[in-house]
Amino acid sequence: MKQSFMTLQRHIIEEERRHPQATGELSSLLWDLSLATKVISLEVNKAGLVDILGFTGEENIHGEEVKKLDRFAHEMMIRAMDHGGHLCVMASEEEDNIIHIPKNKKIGKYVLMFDPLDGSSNIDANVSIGTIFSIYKRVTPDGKPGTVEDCLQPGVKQVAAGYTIYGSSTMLVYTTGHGVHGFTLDPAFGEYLLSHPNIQIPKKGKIYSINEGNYKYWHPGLKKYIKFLQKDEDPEEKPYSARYIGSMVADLHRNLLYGGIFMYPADKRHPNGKLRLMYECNPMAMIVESAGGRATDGKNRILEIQPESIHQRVPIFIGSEEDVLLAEKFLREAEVEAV
Ligand code: P6P
Repeated sequence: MKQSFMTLQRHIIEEERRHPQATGELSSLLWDLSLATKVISLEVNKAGLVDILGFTGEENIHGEEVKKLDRFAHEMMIRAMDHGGHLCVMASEEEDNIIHIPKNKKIGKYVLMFDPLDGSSNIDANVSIGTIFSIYKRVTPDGKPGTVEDCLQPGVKQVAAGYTIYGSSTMLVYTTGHGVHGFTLDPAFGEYLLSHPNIQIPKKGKIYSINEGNYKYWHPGLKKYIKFLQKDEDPEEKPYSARYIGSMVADLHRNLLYGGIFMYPADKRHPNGKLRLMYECNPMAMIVESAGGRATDGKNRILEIQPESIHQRVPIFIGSEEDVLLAEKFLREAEVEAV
């Protein structure tokens, strides 16, 4: 049955109508954001054709080589978002400090944090990559420039979160806390059309996503959990499938639709995991929880972690509720055994 011809713009407005007190600011913020992702999509999709690949020779604060497309996406997000009058401050994976709104522009009541191009190490291999965004209401007085305090709020305070995945097609997935909705970009006329209304993640999946190259650094409970999924002890049982792209947006998007668990745990080399709380784990946790899934650091709910710094890392176990709960159980039992 053909779905109604619902554009992202109409959907955002209809979502806004669910909140009588809404002023429309969040709607136009989301709309501006969608425009930025369309431009990024254009560049990502032609990256192989123009000399935009390769390293800029600069490094970001994490010591990672910054590819031109990362920089482009970062700058495009700022250019698209810094003058709409909806934001008081921004933060980006590509910028050490918070990003202020230009002095001559209206200061708004929202905070935007984003990873402009997650999975960027895959750019040259034409693997799906994505933009992740997280939106809060400011906590400091209106009218003045936003501060780090406005940024360092726990994930439960997010008013909206989402991602765009630049893959075989460009999709934007977002939530304002009332369901998770996916839109596919029709390049013919540059509109995001509703293609995945009210996404629900299966309660249990058959896919696990983790970098098994780190096996020797893992927590003993995690080693046992992965062996359990591989049905090492039960020759009759069908094992889970291992699927790992190495691009969080791509791995999580697949598991959101098909079910399964994505893990980037703490290990001997990454005491706090690798992924960033504010602009990777929190937005993805809001999406997955709104779709009926679960997201923890192996014990505590991601969305309840009180942030201490904008770029802090956290371990993450995220996806189908039953799978995440079982992983936590293996970790907990190993802790007990270790005592
Ligand atoms: P590893 C990409 O660089 C990224 O930040 C995430 O998108 C991805 O899930 C993770 O790192 C992959 O890390 O150590 O497995 O290569």
